[in-house]
Amino acid sequence: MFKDEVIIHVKAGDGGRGAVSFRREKFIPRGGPDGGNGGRGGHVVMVASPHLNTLYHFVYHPKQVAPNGSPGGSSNKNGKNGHDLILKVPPGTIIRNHPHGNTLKDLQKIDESVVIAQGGRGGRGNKSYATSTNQAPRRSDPGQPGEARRLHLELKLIADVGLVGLPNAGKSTILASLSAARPKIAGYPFTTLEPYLGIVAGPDYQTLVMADLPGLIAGAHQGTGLGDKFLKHIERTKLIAHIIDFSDPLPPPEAYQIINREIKSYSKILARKPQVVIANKTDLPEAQANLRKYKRQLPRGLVDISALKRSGLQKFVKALFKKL
Ligand SMILES: Nc1nc2c(ncn2[C@@H]2O[C@H](COP(=O)(O)OP(=O)(O)OP(=O)(O)O)[C@@H](O)[C@H]2O)c(=O)[nH]1
Ligand SMILES: [Mg+2]
Repeated sequence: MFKDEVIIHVKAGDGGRGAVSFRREKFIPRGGPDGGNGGRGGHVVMVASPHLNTLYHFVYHPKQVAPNGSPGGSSNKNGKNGHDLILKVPPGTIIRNHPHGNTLKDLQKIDESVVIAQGGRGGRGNKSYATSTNQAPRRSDPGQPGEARRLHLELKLIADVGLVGLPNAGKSTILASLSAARPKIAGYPFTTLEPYLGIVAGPDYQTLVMADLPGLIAGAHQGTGLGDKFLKHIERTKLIAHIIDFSDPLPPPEAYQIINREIKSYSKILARKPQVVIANKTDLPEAQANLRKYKRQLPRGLVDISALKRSGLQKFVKALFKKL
């Protein structure tokens, strides 16, 4: 399951209470204060994990609480710090304060982390209040409360290339042929209901991350079909691979326009992203005919492939690395 927006509640641990205690031993009268300090509460830490690409795991665990620090003890024993609570999120997660909306952190790089709620400091024990004029203090402090926050997490996937096109164009077939990702492939529209990521190998041991997105149709920006809610996942890609089914009765230049109109209605920034345009399904005779008929009406550098027969894929991958 895929989820790219959640609201969660995090609470860091409270600090432990400081102790009030006096040393009591035979032959040592008035042994003096020996109450230790309380331990610090656990922080809540968020870290970008390379193994995740959804926020779905928070749906059933929207409340995340780090453990408290332990209280101080006698004989100068300080309380233990609470363990930090480590929350894994996919790279590309934007952490915002809810409901104010100010961004606290945008975790983009793998293993990047941030302390999102500070654990409370432990309280001082009476030992630490001893002075030359007050050698037997009975004062100790409670721990500070840990920080609590409501957070709005939003995922905008980090990929180099986003596959965009009408439903059934063959986007998932392309990702499956080029990477180890196994998105569902079928001959009906809207097979892909959520984004998939795959790693594509290129020349000289280079790799790129490719995102397969649900198909777009005319009116997607007004919510038709699955709408354009997945287009945010190409906001951070460097490149759009625009996939056209050349065997379709819909003339390829029209398919091309429909998608570009949707991209433009979504955002001007997306409209300016460089595209590599792909003619797919060229193993079929209809596609060959359309290629001859319409090639000139499409941008130069059109790459013709058959994702199913795996032909032209090297050329396609080369074109991607060249543009990147
Ligand atoms: N003949 C032929 N069929 C293809 C080719 N590429 C994909 N197909 C077929 O086209 C159909 C749709 O392929 P998908 O990869 O699921 O298409 P998609 O663009 O991911 O579709 P959505 O997820 O619905 O947007 C499947 O039946 C594929 O087998 C190709 O190069 N040649
Ligand atoms: Mg698909």
